[in-house]
Amino acid sequence: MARPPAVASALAPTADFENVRRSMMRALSQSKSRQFQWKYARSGEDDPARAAWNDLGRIDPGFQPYLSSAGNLVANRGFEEKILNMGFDWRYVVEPHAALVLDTEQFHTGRRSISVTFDGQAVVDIGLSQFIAVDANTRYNFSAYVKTDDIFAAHGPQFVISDAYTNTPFLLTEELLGTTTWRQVSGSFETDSCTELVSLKILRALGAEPITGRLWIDDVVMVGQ
Ligand SMILES: [Ca+2]
Repeated sequence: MARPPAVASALAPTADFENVRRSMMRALSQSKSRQFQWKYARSGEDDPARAAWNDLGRIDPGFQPYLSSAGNLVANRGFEEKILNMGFDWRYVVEPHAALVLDTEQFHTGRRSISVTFDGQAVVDIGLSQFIAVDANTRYNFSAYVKTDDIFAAHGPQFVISDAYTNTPFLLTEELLGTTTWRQVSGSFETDSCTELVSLKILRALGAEPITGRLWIDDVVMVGQ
């Protein structure tokens, strides 16, 4: 039985990708602040970050799954592509008590999902996130497919969508606990008059007690109404 590749080992940027990444980082470093960097991240070609991101799609058609569309704002929605850990793709940080792997044996569609295994310690943030550019005063639908295996905790992990600048939460989906086959969780939310960018994370309540078990995630979708 093949061992699922660790997320970190799935990183294999091409030379072209490296060139654009450097261009993107240079453009961002010339901006005055993080807020400035993301202020234009949603607006298209006038924005250095989004322009550099879209350039990746022009260089390599294989980058298309990382670009948002009207039908889905989430990049790499089904974890079929390498995790770039930057820009508008999934990002991750290593949380030693919530081991992330790309799983080629359990998936909802395609060939892979991402899974997290909790080892019994108190984990609040599993370390997986994505920035998503949005419009103000707009309603969005969110959904994802999940599978759980013996998740035992006082509070289960939830998808949390928040304003990326203020961390004001817009949506918390149901807590994921117990053992279930693949099923869809969903919710909707409305941005406020200043919202430009949201973050999607998988979190537990602050101060949550220890957690054990395993969670799989696939086919993450966010679309404006
Ligand atoms: Ca998939």
